[in-house]
Amino acid sequence: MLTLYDFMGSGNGYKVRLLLAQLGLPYKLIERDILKGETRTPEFLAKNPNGRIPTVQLEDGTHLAESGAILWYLAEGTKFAPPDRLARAQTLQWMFFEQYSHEPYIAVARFWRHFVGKLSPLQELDLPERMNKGYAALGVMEQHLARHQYFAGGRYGLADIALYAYTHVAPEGNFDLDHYPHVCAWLARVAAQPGYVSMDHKN
Ligand SMILES: N[C@@H](CCC(=O)N[C@@H](CS)C(=O)NCC(=O)O)C(=O)O
Repeated sequence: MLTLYDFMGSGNGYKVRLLLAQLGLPYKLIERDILKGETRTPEFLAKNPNGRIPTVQLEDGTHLAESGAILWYLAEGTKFAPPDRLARAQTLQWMFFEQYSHEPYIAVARFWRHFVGKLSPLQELDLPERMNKGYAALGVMEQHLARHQYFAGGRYGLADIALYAYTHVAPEGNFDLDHYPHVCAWLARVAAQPGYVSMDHKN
């Protein structure tokens, strides 16, 4: 059985937990508290030298890190990864967008506000720019969703899972989604998918 090392508050981890639930795959969950540095111990660094969850251990003992890579590994050959060449590339396009233009702003602002609480002077200085860039990412999503129900391949899939994870908790980072009606409608469509589980759901 697959083992998932995770932190329940993590959107990156939630992407994997959501897909595993929707695939109906059993797995063993091992929680690591990132607020206590539990992914920076020698024991954990031997699994993932980058010291981050989500990290999975496959049945043969191999470790795999990075939410996007884990999603792709799990979804290969299922309806969540499109078979068509262009749709696969568009899925990756949105997954790379999430990692470069969305997560570093929306997830980090949320982490600081929701988990850290008292920010350092440097974080205080950095926060307005993170918020601006987070809103820019939401704007890009809003534009796409005004014309499409889902992000790639004309149906719900990996790109939606990757983007949903931190978008649905963006208000915990003080992002106001009221001006993004198409994003809000898409969030509701994702939450209505078969096998959907919420972020705090444990298998
Ligand atoms: N690009 C990675 C990011 C993973 C990541 O940033 N994980 C955070 C939690 S969301 C973490 O483990 N932080 C603990 C640390 O850096 O010590 C992914 O998509 O999986």
